[in-house]
Amino acid sequence: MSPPASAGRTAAVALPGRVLRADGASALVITSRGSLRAGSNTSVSRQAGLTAPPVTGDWVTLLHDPNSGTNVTGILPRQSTLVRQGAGQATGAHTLAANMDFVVITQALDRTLSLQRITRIVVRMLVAGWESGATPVVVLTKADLCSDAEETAHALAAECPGVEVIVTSSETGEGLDRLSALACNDRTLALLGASGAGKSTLVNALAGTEVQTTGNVRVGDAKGRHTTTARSLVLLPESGVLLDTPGLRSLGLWSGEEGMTKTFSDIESLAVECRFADCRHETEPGCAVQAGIGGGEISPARAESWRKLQKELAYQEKRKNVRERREEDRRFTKLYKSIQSTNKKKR
Ligand SMILES: Nc1nc2c(ncn2[C@@H]2O[C@H](COP(=O)(O)OP(=O)(O)O)[C@@H](O)[C@H]2O)c(=O)[nH]1
Ligand SMILES: [Mg+2]
Ligand SMILES: [Zn+2]
Repeated sequence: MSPPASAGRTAAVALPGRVLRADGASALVITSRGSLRAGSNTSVSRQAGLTAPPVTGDWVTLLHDPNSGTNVTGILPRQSTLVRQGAGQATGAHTLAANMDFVVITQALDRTLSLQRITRIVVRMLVAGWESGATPVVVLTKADLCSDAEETAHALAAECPGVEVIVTSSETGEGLDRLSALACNDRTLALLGASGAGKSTLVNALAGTEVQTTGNVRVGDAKGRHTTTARSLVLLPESGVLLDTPGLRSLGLWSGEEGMTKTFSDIESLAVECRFADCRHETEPGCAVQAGIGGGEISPARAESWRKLQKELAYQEKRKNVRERREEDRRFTKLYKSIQSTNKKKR
């Protein structure tokens, strides 16, 4: 409902839009009226029932009032959500992006990493990718700096059953058409990967212009600098939306049940056949996973990743429970105190 327009005043209108970038207090939202900066931590937002700020990729409703400004009034249900465990002191869930169709896992081929190492890095991101509700895709970048890119891709594809592995070079243009094809029908692709993997360069190559600043990799350790500082949506000229993310130093998994099942379906279906229900799949007799490794069906690197990630997620669950209990205690103490003070006033 719009308030009636009185003389000389323009009425406030409700607008749908998509968040290009969010910084907690406000969000840059693309709408039919262009990009608007909208408050998301304002009294207008709170009165509308907004309890948390939107994230990049969110579809939102705005109240656009030419007199009092633009505010986010609602967030539409998310189709997919990329969540990681907060880094450093912030141990809660940290939502990186929403509503992507594909999570593009980028890994550079310029460093001489063993297949085992690449597998370990990629598999962790695969769990997060599947867990998000989107479809993960692996992109091996900087093929121009690697003499056996195709072989590596082939070997890695065997380690990631059911996942498309694409080799690209932003230098020669190799493989970029396969990425553009994923972006057809205005699909959203979120780029995930370490700093220096070539994400922003890919965004620029696909956009055809310099929309993201890229960084020179430091000579010596081939580690990238964090040149992309905010997650932002980039609309491609033909079709599709890209979401560039700053390289994550670590991708702490927040949850992963669904992601683990999708990433390791072959191992998990073997594991139910182990003789002992609490098999750790190490040296137990009658372990179907070890038998799978011995028979060459399962690669040792993947089995190791699976075990490690399982342990990590179990630990994470425990921490979450402790956290929840603490929050409950805090709520109870608060409630108890408020009842006490009400009683005192009554007396
Ligand atoms: N040779 C080569 N260099 C690349 C390629 N893609 C990116 N780079 C370089 O790698 C460095 C890091 O790229 P950037 O896009 O900033 O990585 P990001 O941190 O993942 O966004 C930059 O110096 C790029 O020029 C590629 O396909 N080939
Ligand atoms: Mg970048
Ligand atoms: Zn077992």
